[in-house]
Amino acid sequence: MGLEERSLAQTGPTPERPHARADWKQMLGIGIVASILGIALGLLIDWFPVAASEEAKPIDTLWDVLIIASVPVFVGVSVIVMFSALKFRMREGEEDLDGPPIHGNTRLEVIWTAIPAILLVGLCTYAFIVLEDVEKAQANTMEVRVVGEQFAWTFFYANPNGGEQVRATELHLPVNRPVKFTLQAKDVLHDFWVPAFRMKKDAVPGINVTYRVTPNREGRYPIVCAELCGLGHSTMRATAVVESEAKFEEFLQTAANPPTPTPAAGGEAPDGKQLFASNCGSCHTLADAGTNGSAGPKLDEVLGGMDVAAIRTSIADPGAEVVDGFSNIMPGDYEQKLGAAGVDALAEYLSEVTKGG
Ligand code: HEC
Ligand SMILES: [Cu+2]
Repeated sequence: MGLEERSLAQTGPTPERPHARADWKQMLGIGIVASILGIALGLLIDWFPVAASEEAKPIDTLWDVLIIASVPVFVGVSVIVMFSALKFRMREGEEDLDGPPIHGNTRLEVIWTAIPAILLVGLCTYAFIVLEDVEKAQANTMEVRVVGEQFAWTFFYANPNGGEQVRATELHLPVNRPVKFTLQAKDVLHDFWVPAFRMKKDAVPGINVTYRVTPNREGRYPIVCAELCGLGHSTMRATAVVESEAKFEEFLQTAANPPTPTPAAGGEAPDGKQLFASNCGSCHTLADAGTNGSAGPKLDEVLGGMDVAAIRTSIADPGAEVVDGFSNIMPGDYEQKLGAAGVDALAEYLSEVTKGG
């Protein structure tokens, strides 16, 4: 830009600040080194839990590609901002000086529009292909219905002997067999997520939402509700058990023919302490069972002296009378889940062990 042009833009010739120009090659060098370090760090960090499904591999690769593509963008912007602030800052005595007046730079603008556009279209296409790939229907798919409610998951399987669906509170899956989940919600939004499988989707009341995975590694993996669904949201967890085909068949048969837990059937009475530890301890503190949940009242304190019948009502119908200072988040279906005998055993157990308080 010539001197004449410059004096057009201003009233008088303004001398240029001595520090208004900097070596862009130096900036580029810093940017490249910082990008390489950033990418190396991004790839080294172990972001995810162990991968237990076929779908995990392409998804984890997608993640790595996104790191490689986005770290240089972040680093580039940060380096230019910091470099400029450092190099072009005003020094003592430069208060009245100015940089070169520039109108614009068409070539630069074309470049900085084109590069992000190409990057975005490329990454979106790639992500779309991965999504299509992991959602593909496969032969020999098993169907599992997943029902979320405040604050528990229940799983339903086709009954191997015909008849009513088999119900379970632990998700069992045979290894290497594709499974299609149908998600349902009884009350509010929930979100069915097994981090080890990498897939997650919302369960929405009134809608059947589906997704597919093929578990490929035996083991036990946490199931998490990933949609804030109420006060007990953090307790809405379950376990996914990936096991051999034979073990899975065994599980399904047992679940299809549960041993009736009533003393009338000749079996032993259910163990209240055990029932409490596995169903209630996540929300209630009870010294005798060694639990320390805090979403519900501390039962040692509130139950001392209460009779069995009243406790039984609190368990079977928790919404009937809600304890002061707590909201009504306790599940209302324990009678169905544990059987009348299970609730009896719990009430007797609780009345007994809180007598001292
Ligand atoms: C999701 C958390 C949660 C779970 C799981 C849960 N509760 Fe509760 N429970 C609560 C809350 C909150 C209250 C207080 C509000 C109310 O009374 O409904 C409560 C109240 C109670 C009360 C009444 C206390 C009183 O002072 O009247 C009893 C008894 C009780 N629970 C027993 C159980 C038993 C037994 C189980 C397991 C079968 C269980 N709870 C599972 C959250 C839970
Ligand atoms: Cu939930």
